[in-house]
Parts: sequence; structure tokens; C-alpha cells
Amino acid sequence: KPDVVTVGEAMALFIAREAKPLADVRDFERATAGAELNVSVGLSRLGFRVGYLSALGNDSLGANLLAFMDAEGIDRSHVRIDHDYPTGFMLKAMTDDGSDPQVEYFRRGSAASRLSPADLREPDPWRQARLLHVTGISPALSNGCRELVFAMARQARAAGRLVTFDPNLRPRLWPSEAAMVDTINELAGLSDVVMPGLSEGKLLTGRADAAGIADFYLERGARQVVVKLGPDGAYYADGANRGTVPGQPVAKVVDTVGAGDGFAVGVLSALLEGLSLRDAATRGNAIGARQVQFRGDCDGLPTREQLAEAMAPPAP
Ligand code: CKP
Ligand code: MG
Repeated sequence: KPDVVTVGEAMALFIAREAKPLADVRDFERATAGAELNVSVGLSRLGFRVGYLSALGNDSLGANLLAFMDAEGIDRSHVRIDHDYPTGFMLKAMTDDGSDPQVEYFRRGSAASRLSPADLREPDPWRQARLLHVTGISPALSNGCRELVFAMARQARAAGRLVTFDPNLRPRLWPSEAAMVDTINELAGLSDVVMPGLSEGKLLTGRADAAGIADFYLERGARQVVVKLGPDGAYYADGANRGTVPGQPVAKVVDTVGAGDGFAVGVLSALLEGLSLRDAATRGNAIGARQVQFRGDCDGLPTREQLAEAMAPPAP
């Protein structure tokens, strides 16, 4: 039975091998994407049993993603193959200055966008998972996806499981900013652990700083909030303790995508191991800092051995 369950859209990812506008790129490297899949990969590499609920098309992109999930040891018994809708994919540009790369989605009408509460035919082992991780991407994909994610969060919370939430704002996927903010704050209100980035948190709460953002979610029922500050580390707060953990210096930022998911892997794994929120934020930072040094969205997510190194970088 899984320790952790996630739900979301997995996509094929094509990463430019040349630093040019996407329209001009000829040479792409094939990889995988999807925030919740990235988190599944990271937790599985750290030894947790992860169940991933999703849907893929009956096509080569879907077959490739299934093989990837198997190679990463992810339980994909709840990944449905849809014969009517395709697997989504996305393109990612290469940057040479550490800035956020241009990305383009080809995911409208994808198999995953057709997920709905009808996909919740879970046998008991899934309901017994200790933790459910969701992000703000899935509820943007369709009404069915939104209803599914809310139903899973409500059930998990009612059953006393830990619900963790990364807002992952993707304005392009939403009909309006107001719809995005309202839906995401409602889902945050069903979650125990909320992990916004600083600019995401400001937009969602209207508060000016990390402490204000944390208070906003603590007042609305979250038990623990971690605000990601990028190179400046992270701010953490629960009912009793709050503070800032410093960022980890990174020699060269190769690609920022996936840093937030890496951060989530650090926080979730640490909380599952019973560590303090401060130690969880420190681990989140270490994994986020490692992930930005790799091109793929999950290539920097560490094994146990690599995590130990990332937490205690060798003296220069
Ligand atoms: O916030 P992050 O950079 O960690 O999220 C990255 C993922 O799911 C990426 O893999 C992409 O596929 C996505 O977020 C997305 O839908 O934008
Ligand atoms: Mg993110």
C-alpha cells in the first residue's frame, strides 16, 4: 500500500537543446513533466511508496510515461488509459542566464483533463496512505479535475490523513485571475500544509510578506505553512514556531523549473519522517537548490545518498 498518494497530469516534455526562441528550435530532448509526477518521483527515490492517480492517452507519449513511472518505482495502478483523448505534452526552452525558461503547453483536451470523481474507485490501500499531495495545477485543468481533487482532499482530511498543497499558480490555465485565486485558496483551506512561493503567496493573500502569508493560511485552518523564498531560503510557521532558514548557494542555475516540486519533496519526506517543520524547510531548500542545477524537471531529485551530500555539501 502506498505511503503517499498524488493526483495530477503527467506530460511528455521536450526540452530545447539550443538557447533559441522555441519557434526556432530544431533539436529537442525528450523528458517528462508534471508537478505531481515530479513529487512522486522524488519521494519514490527517497524510499517512499507512492501511488499516482492520473490518465494518459493510448499513444506513444503515454506508453513512454508509463515506462518512466515503472522505472521510478511509482504505483501506477490508478493511471487510466483513455482511448479517446491524447497524452498532453509541453515544450521548454533553454536559457543561458538562469532565468525562468519559456514553456508552451499542448494539453487542452488531454486524457488527464478528462479525469473526474468517477476515477475514484480506490481500493482500501489507497485510502490508507499517510499523505495526499495536491497542487493548484490540477483544479485548473477542467471541472472534472477540480471536483476530483477537491473530493480527494476532503476525503483524506476527513480520514485524518495529512493533506499537503503547493499552489503552483499557472495563470494561463485559468479563465481569470479571480477564479484562480478563489479556487486555490479554497483548496488551501482543505490542506494541512501549504507551500506557496513568495510571489504566489502575495498574489493569493494580498499580504506583503512571508509572515503575513503564513498567518493568512494559519487563520484559515492550515497547520503548517512554508513560504519559498528562492535563493533566500524559506520562511516556516506553525502554531508554535516560526522563522527563516537560509538559502543554499548554487554555483550555476541551469533551469529553475521543478525547484518548487523538489522543495515539496524535501518538506513532505521530512514531515513523514517526523522531523520538525524547520528541518523540513531546510531539506526542501537543499533539494530545490539541487534541482535547479539540472535541465530536466525531475533530474535533480536525489536518492538518499545524494540527499545526504546535498544537505552537507563537501567543503571547497
Ligand atoms: O513549480 P515547479 O517549477 O516545481 O513545477 C514544474 C512543473 O506541471 C512542470 O513539470 C510542469 O509540467 C508543471 O509544473 C506545469 O504544469 O506547469
Ligand atoms: Mg511551483
